[in-house]
Amino acid sequence: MKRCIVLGKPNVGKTLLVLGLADYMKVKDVDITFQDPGGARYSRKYPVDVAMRELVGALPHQTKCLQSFSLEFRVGKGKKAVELIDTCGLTQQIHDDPLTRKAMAQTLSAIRGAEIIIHVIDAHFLGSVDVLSDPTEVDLDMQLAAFAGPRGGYCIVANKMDLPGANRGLARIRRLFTGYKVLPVSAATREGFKEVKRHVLRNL
Ligand SMILES: Nc1nc2c(ncn2[C@@H]2O[C@H](COP(=O)(O)OP(=O)(O)OP(=O)(O)O)[C@@H](O)[C@H]2O)c(=O)[nH]1
Ligand SMILES: [Mg+2]
Repeated sequence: MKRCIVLGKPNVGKTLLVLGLADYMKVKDVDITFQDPGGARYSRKYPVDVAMRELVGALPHQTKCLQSFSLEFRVGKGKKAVELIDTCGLTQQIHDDPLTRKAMAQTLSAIRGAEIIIHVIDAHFLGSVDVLSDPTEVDLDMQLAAFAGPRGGYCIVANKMDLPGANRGLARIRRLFTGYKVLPVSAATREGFKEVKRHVLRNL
């Protein structure tokens, strides 16, 4: 089964994107495998709305390990499944908590095994900060694009397009990440999900 990894900074909407995609594709339950950076693995089946309530959160580092589930796509007359992998958010600074550091290392190692890479950037946030006077705000995303972009199956999702200032953020993303595929999305309203689905399907 091909793997699609979803990565980016903390709190950009990675978990809501993967679960929202399952909901958009009319999946009722998701069987999520949690892969602890320490090596433990366990699974839990959730109705999608319960998974959203429990796994999406406003505080950074809500997701602390690889969380994956499979999603089926109709291809011609048949079906193909993809493993969607949600990850621990990445930060520029070395994090205080050793478990979070391990989880970030786990995110980075998982990039290699993925055929499809969705890099999520918060367009609302990027529209509200002065990137020119503080370029560190985009340093990590630039490094991620340079590392993951050439691998193929890569795209940037400019998320939170439903929020004020996101259009300015999207324009900045397009300017800073010239040459990469950028999809404007709202994981909250499902705007742009058709294009995200198409991106996954194209690379299956
Ligand atoms: N308005 C709006 N809020 C969003 C959107 N996507 C995510 N959020 C909110 O942003 C917060 C973070 O969402 P998550 O999906 O948990 O973000 P994450 O990237 O998985 O965060 P970590 O796991 O902590 O790295 C939550 O409060 C979400 O409800 C969006 O498109 N629009
Ligand atoms: Mg998360």
